[in-house]
Amino acid sequence: MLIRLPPRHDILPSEITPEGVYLSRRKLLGGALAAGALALWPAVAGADRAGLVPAVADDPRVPAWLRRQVAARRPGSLSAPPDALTPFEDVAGYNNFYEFGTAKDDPAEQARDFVPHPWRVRIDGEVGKPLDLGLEDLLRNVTLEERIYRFRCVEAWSMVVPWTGFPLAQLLRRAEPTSRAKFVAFQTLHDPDRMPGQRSRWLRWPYVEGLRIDEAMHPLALMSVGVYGRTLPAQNGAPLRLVVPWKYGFKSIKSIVRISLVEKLPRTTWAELAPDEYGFYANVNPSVDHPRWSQKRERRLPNSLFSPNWVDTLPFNGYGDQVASLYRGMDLRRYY
Ligand SMILES: Nc1nc2c(c(=O)[nH]1)N[C@H]1C(S)=C(S)[C@@H](COP(=O)(O)O)O[C@H]1N2
Ligand SMILES: [Mo]
Repeated sequence: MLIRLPPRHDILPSEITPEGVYLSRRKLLGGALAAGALALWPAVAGADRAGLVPAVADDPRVPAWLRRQVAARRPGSLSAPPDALTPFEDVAGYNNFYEFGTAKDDPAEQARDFVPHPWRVRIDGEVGKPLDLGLEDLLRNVTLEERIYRFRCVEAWSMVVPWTGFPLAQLLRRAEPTSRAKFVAFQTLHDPDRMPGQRSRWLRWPYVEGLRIDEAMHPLALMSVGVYGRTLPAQNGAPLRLVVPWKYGFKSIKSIVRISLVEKLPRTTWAELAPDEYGFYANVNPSVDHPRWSQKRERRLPNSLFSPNWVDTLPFNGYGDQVASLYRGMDLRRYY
């Protein structure tokens, strides 16, 4: 369930304790609802608070202007879930990023020396104004905000992450999409010297993903450059990655170097590799099981010491009131 926060609040959600988050939001709820929320989200009362605000300093290899811009983020005005935040250590320590290995703790280890600066991003295809931007130009005059999103992997684990970023729509508009732009195709850096996972051929590199143009223009679709008020750790897709909170995590492509506006449905890495298991749309849907496991529930990180913290998966990951209308007339039980 999503709770709409008042549009103005003067401290950043990631700077207060989950208990504080819970209590401030609880005032917005009726008593019965609040009691239900407490039962649903046992992590709120859990013992993992100490790790929430990272003690680690931001990475000194990242340019100072970027660190300052990310740190100066403002609270987002969109709704946030009532869920407890997933500690930074899990967000930056339990990853899928096959360019840096296949085990969950590989990326943190293997991306340690990956310094994504300088960085350029091309925006091309069906646009009136193709762009080739250095990261500094890309972020010039961009107001960064903090958005707390649920993040649900197709593998049935999930997190709650305070991202820092800006709406993807803002960036796309700068390139002036033409009326023929029906889809947006994204591409990750291809550099096997710096991304050791790309030396094995089991995936077709570079990793590619895509959205329909109206999905890409939706205000929830975020370009992220930070988590927890610091610049993105390399393992989370530095310096720039997509976050689409109502879709399975594999849609949220990392370390983007190219964005192409195109007329036809673009090729996407997972749908190409295993079309029976992963679709192009990949909207979070508890009533459509993955061929090999149920999608009804998800294991919410952090892992509890004694038992996994299983919670119910919500249609569109809980963002249905904002995005369901994009899919009117589509059969959501089908695997697209
Ligand atoms: N380039 C690239 N992007 C990627 C992936 C990847 O392997 N390569 N994995 C995806 C998957 S399956 C998930 S669940 C998320 C994980 O993001 P996180 O590690 O920041 O939680 O990144 C997605 N983006
Ligand atoms: Mo995933």
